[in-house]
Amino acid sequence: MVKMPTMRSIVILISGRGSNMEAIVRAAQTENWPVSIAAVISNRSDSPGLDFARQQGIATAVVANRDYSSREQFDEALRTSIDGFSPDLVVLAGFLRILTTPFVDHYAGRLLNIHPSLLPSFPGMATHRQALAAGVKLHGATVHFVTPDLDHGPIVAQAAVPVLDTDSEDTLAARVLEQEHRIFPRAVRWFIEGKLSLNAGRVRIDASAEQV
Ligand code: NHR
Ligand code: GAR
Repeated sequence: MVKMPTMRSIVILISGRGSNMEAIVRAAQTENWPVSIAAVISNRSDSPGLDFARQQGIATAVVANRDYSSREQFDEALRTSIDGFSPDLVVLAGFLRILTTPFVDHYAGRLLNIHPSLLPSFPGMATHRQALAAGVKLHGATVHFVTPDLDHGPIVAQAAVPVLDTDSEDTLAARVLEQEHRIFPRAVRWFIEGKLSLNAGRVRIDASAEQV
């Protein structure tokens, strides 16, 4: 008898371009992950990433933060939208709204983010500008579980890139983005295959997980 892997489902949250979302969707297709991308949800109706998702036949939704008068109300609406798809995993892929503690706690251990720096350096926004201003020689990207403490959740995977004397924010961002597209799909795949979990605040990666 052939043992079929358990099908998992993912909801991906975006705010803009959606290239990390696209990298995950394409990796899931190419590598035949036992996964359904249940929905792509944006907090902005004009996110270019929504067009890609629609072209792929993926369900999309918009929960616009502008339509809500408080973060609590926005997060409640977002949570209702997400839970309508009953995902096993929720992925923040360039999602630009800080999430309230009740929201984060609801998805504890099944909420992943990609952040464009080597955390704990440069949390928050404009990470490439921060890296150039600090004069670091190495920069990069981090996949982490999301906790209420912004950009401080347990680290799952990182990749480093050199910072060159000639770099602008744009050239540095492009070099980091290449790495994001490599490590984020790997980490999501680990989770889908049951090889990645969070236990009492500690990241566990199965020894059989292929390296990033
Ligand atoms: N929420 C919590 N509670 N914890 C984290 O670790 C989170 C989070 C929400 C988003 C992604 C994060 C990143 O990768 C993320 C991690 C947005 C901001 C921000 O300042 C900061 C960090 C991240 C995402 N957002 C502004 C806000 O007021 C809005 C900025 C904008 O719209 O351009 O929400 O860096
Ligand atoms: C990515 O570089 C992501 O790491 C970053 O925004 C970009 C989104 O690109 N996230 C943040 O800066 C969060 N503060 P994408 O929409 O093409 O994936």
